[in-house]
Amino acid sequence: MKRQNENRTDYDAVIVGAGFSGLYMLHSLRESGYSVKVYEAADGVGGVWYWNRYPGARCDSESIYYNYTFSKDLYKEWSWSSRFASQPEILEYLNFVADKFNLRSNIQFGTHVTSAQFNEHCNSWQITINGEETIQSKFFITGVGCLSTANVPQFEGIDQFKGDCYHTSNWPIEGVDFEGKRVGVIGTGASGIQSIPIIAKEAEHLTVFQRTPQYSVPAGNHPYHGTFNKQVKSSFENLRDTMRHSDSGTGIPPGNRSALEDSPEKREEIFEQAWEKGSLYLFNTYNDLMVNADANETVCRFIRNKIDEIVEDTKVAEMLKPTYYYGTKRPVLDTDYYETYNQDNVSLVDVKANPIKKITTKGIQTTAEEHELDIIVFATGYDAITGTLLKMDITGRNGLSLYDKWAGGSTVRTYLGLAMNSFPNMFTITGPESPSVLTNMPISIEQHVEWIRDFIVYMDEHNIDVAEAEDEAEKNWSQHCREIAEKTLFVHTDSWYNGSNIDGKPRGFPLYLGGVESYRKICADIANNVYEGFSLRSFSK
Ligand code: NA7
Repeated sequence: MKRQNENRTDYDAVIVGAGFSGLYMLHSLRESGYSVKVYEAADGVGGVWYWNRYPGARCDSESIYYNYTFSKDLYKEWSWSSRFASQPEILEYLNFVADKFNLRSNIQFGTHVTSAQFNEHCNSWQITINGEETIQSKFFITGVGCLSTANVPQFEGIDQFKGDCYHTSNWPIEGVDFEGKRVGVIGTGASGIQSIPIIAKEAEHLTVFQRTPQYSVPAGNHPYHGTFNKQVKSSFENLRDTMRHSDSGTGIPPGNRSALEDSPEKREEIFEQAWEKGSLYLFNTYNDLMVNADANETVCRFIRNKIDEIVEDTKVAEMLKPTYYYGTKRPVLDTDYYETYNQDNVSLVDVKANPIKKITTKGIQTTAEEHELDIIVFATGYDAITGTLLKMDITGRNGLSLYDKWAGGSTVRTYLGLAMNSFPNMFTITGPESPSVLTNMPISIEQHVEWIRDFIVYMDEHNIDVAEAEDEAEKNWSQHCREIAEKTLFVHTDSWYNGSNIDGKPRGFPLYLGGVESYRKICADIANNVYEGFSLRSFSK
């Protein structure tokens, strides 16, 4: 039987964030009898889905996969309206979850965790909120997401612009009216590619400032009908088990042979079918696309040919053709992205050839010319994976800050992406060096949450006060992650995966590429082996 708050802390666990991670962590721990508090900066639940309200914001995992699977009731009660849910619908879903499990009573909204410090005398965390109030908790758990700190490039003159500026990651709730406006969008990642076709429909003129062209594939979005929803719900257990034991966390089957085994004609046919199916089917056609440059080039050529077919102006088509290895930046799904460049009111500017020099009062000045604008949209992405954790003032044992431990990001090291040496009783849901963004997030989140909950229950049942990842275990895990990554093409491309999208950010590859199933097995084996790699300490008797 668990000991309820024997440490006389305010809570057994404090969780940061009320997105997919924080909500399920709260529910799991509370169901196990713990006292829990969630602090959330926004005024509502949702995490990244609370803030990402830009036009066209949509999930790139299929709806039937992108939800919780811990509750059959929940799965049966909720019905998605289309194959790729829009941001408002996902936000509605997370509100539905919060209501169904009565989660709001344990969440304090509008609250920033400004620092967290491990207190070695009482073996608990001291967590300061909004810079003023300090709370004590035995466990400190972050559910801050991997994409939650905006990257706002510090262009000279950024404050001088007389028009309006927006960042896709922090969009005004009331929306933005583009009607009759000259709009500039900087960035062609998923956020740019989703919003550009919608903005182009409204704006008088849209200028896209592109640094790196992206491979984008039609999502193939369509409404879900009642019969489909019924079928999916009736195969809930199958679907859940498939997702949980797959590499990607989805039900999309991975390729089972090399792209180079097929004749060019056969390959073309396979690629064409996958293109028609949409979603991530193209990415999953062959099993060596991410490890063999020649295999990868076959799919790159296929997409470049599609760009040629779709985009009427040959010069623009050339500018839109990427050269990096397909899939080594996060694959993007779109609705009419390349088609948008056939509109008369849309122009494309190559800011790799002619970089943005500054923002002027009237618009954007590249090294070639000035573009006059009424609105600038920054679709410039995030300081991903480590950014939000590094920004929080977290201090572990012996006064070691997380920032110093990771040397500002150049030596990111964790154990399983879940815990860190010198930071006892702290857990990071989908933290660096876990599968996280390379998988279907809700499935990876559930695996982390359930593993953390089981560990906490185990500690309780065995009178363990402190659990801390061992230095050696952490070193080995980091090395394992690096070794896997180095066998792939991922490490050869500049991307937010490796931090090269942010000026001055040290480059690394803080992700586990071994897939959901093998990661789940590793974590389970560690737990079965009495939490191997953790030092477990008792002080109470
Ligand atoms: P991304 O994918 O990081 O895209 C950001 C885009 O902004 C990308 O095209 C960048 O070019 C561009 N960028 C960033 N900084 C600059 C500067 N200084 N000048 C010009 N262009 C710049 O972020 P998103 O928000 O689109 O998507 C993030 C994830 O959210 C996405 O993968 C989904 O998982 C959901 P670059 O490629 O770095 O040259």
